[in-house]
Amino acid sequence: MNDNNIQLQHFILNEQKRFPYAKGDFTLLLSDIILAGKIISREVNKAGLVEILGLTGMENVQGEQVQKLDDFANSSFLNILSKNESVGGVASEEMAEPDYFTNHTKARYCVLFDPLDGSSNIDVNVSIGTIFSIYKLLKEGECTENDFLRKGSEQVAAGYILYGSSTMLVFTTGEGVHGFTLDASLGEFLLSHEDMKIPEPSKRYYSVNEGNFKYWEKNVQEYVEYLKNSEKPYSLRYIGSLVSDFHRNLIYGGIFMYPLDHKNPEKPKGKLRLMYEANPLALIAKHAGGKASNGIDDILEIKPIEIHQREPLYIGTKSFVNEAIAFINGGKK
Ligand code: P6P
Repeated sequence: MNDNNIQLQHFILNEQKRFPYAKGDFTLLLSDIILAGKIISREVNKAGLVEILGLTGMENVQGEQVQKLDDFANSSFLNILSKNESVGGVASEEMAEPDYFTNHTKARYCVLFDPLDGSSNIDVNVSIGTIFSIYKLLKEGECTENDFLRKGSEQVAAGYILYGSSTMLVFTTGEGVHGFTLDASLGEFLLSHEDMKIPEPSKRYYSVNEGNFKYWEKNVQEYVEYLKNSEKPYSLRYIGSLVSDFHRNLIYGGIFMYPLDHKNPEKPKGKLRLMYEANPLALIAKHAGGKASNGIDDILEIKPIEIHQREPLYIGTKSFVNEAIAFINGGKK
């Protein structure tokens, strides 16, 4: 724990020079995201006590059953960000189309988020998380779909809030990756992990759902077999909650992957969403010294075609990701 115990807003204001976008409105935007995180954290932590578990009976745009907490998390973000004049629009995993705040004529940002990723784990008390991604609007005061269809390298900030044994906010604005832990007694996020880096050498962890093995392409199957049979064996760690699996990667190192699979033979695809899962985590990985790829291209350089598009994801320790790319593309060991 960092002994400065700096509160988040002070950290950003003190470090103004390191946060090129941290004009007042950016700091306020981050504060609003944090407020939503605090509200969601409170509900997640008491989900086991009140009738908020279980399903709403509705489906989201992904065709997935929407858990009540998902719905609550999405509404929390919408309610807060729709009142922030610097936000021109938001896109969410839980919404088929973006919400445009056309009355925000001085808006400078748009926000994409997965309000509660891993929500299928809510009922079994496994850590879940919010993932967010912030872009500057192409034209101040105007937010259109083009503002959302941007390469991940254009993000001005990205982060996640992990609702685990403690609630942690991890984010980057391109100036390092910083972790803040919620002190519930103060209701404040305090700096606990300044300038986080994926350790090199990293723990030899690989993180993948091997239950999908038969649906993977041959090169991917051979790559995972290589990891399992390599001289210095890797250990498998898989929680099934992206933010938790990624956070372990950030702290210990390793590679997380969700390969392209042929479960739907007509439409082989990745499961994870580019714009509000892969891109924000890829920006964090990059600024923590790691890397993220879809197996061929750098995740951050993919030009999106649609907001909910999916991509295979290989993310974590740079040398491990580079090895995976080489292996999968024929450069076997
Ligand atoms: P599988 C959770 O539903 C999620 O979107 C991510 O949080 C997680 O990494 C992935 O799906 C797990 O998918 O197919 O292994 O259950």
